[in-house]
Amino acid sequence: MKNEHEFENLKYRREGRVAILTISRPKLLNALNAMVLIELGQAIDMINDDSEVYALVITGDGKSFVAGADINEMKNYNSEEGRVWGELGSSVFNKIDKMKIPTIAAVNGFALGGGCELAMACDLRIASENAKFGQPEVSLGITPGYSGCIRLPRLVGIAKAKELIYTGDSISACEAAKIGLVNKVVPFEDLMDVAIDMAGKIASKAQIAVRYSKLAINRGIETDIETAIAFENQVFALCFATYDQKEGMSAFTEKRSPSFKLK
Ligand code: CO8
Repeated sequence: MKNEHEFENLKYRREGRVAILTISRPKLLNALNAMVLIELGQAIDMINDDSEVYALVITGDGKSFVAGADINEMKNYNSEEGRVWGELGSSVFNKIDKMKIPTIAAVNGFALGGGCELAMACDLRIASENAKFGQPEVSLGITPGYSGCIRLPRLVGIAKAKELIYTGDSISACEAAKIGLVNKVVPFEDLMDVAIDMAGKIASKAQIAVRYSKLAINRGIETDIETAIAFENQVFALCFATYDQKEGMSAFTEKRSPSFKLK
């Protein structure tokens, strides 16, 4: 396992309970080649193992979030190589989707193809005003390959997802916010402060409750409503076995701020 300073294409830092991971291949607008994806998977494993981290912000270095998968690397692939490469990206993005801690994509510029798919693998998306979103794969002769066909319709609805994927059009951050792809749009210079503040706010809450909420939402969206409600009821009940529930409710009745302990 690499430590936080050994990545070639990523920068890693911590601000309190918040981890900040920056994809850093700025000359190629942070395009994802196999090395970036492998390092991203290693970084996620590292963060998953760090019990001090309560939330993760992912961003890009320079004027781009991620301008997609690396077209030079994949242009001569045969079908089997395409399958392996698609699986690599999808498995890393799935690992992000399944992190127990909440994740925020701070989208600072182009989020195209694999970049849009990376942003969608995060729980929340905050975009700077200059950001652009799109799935331009059909212009290159391929389908989205890192779960764009799966996550985009879940976020924006089937009709809008089909429009974006069939036309390959890019949309502005404001339009992305209108269709529900983005939570919030902010000036470029404020992006990281807003994302880190939101992550910090989440990190200040009762973490078992935050993590159970994430599980209940993610499971609930994938299953029938009866099963989903039963699952929510289970995690709700489990909260009453935690210190943080007693502390949160005692603090309310005693009119003081809670001091949560992740237990
Ligand atoms: N791959 C490789 N290189 C890239 C990529 C990319 N996706 N995007 C940008 N670059 C490179 C450019 O080639 C250029 O390199 P150089 O300086 O050596 O010529 C450098 O980055 C800077 O880019 P531009 O000069 O083009 O910058 P502009 O500001 O003029 O344009 C754009 C920015 C609009 C983002 C433009 O670069 C662009 O259209 N990039 C490609 C966007 C794209 O099509 N992305 C989707 C790729 S496919 C994908 O992501 C599929 C994911 C699933 C794959 C599954 C595999 C099996």
